[in-house]
Amino acid sequence: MSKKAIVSLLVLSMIAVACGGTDDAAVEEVVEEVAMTTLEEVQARGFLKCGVSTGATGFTEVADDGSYSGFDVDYCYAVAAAVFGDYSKVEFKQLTAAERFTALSAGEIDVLIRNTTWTQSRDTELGNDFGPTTYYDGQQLMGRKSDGLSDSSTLADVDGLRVCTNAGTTTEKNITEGAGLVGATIELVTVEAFSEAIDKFIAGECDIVTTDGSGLVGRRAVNDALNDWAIFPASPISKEPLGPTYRSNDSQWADIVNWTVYATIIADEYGVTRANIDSFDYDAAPEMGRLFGKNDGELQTKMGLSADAYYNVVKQIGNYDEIFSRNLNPLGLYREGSYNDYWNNGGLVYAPPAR
Ligand SMILES: N[C@@H](CCC(=O)N[C@@H](CS)C(=O)NCC(=O)O)C(=O)O
Repeated sequence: MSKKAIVSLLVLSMIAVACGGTDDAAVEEVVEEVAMTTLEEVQARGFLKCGVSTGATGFTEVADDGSYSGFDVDYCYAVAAAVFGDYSKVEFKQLTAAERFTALSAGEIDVLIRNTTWTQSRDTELGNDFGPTTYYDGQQLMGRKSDGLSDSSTLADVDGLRVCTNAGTTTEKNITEGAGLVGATIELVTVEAFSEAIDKFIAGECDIVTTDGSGLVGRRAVNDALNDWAIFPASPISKEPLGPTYRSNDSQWADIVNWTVYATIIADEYGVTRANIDSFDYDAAPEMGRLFGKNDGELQTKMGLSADAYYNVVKQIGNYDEIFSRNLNPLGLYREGSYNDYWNNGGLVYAPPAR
């Protein structure tokens, strides 16, 4: 919850004395509590608190020196760059899937950017709102080729197998429902952090691990197991639109986070990158100029940010394609031919106009 700012108001109240008709002026001090907006709270604190995962290859990684990197981490940095003009003004809080929504509603974080799927129940019952999808994913399963599984295996092939995943996820619900629908009986083992599920899989305590496809591809890549671990079915068993999540009914903050994502997408539409951002011809592209505070008609100050807030995002973190390629291409995840390609190239990545 937002912290409260104590605001003292001096109220001059004229108290009429009933019989004497004498006017007695009394000064009353009324102490009112006015909630700070999320933006004010973040600005007053001096840094953003961003909820990320406990470890998801390519999305949230922590190096030995304690530094953070990844696709989700970069969007945390991007929001900090928008608010402060300095991407480094962010404190990361690692959260398991089961912890994440409680942490958000308790105000332990300002925004959650953690492989989080936008669902109806999370949107309604759990008091969240969702920003633009930054990664269109879908749930898949991973098993060993030495166990007879292959990239063309189906959900029915997991009949009788032990399936591991982490608790508090769409994953556990989808696999339970999906296996039931195809008549497969599974032994579902849920753990707190997904890394434990991978450890059990490696130790042979699970036959299958399941989560978002990107998570499986990432784990397979870092375990150098491309030749042994099969990911299936080819067509995922669910839709997992992943993106930033914030508390419900927080419109200004929602706008700030949403337009941070849109700015990275629009910059890429215009071919504005970290490298050419200062040599780009903004007069020839007024929309880009408005969004970066270079031309007349900028709207960032109306959102409580500086006019160059989104210039700072792209200058410091890059456009959508730079963020995607830098973090996910090394794992073998590419945009081309996927839902993460542009809308005008057959994908779903799209931003509303900046005007
Ligand atoms: N997208 C799903 C699954 C999220 C999830 O927990 N994914 C795993 C695999 S990528 C993860 O982030 N693990 C890291 C952790 O357990 O902290 C959801 O929102 O429920």
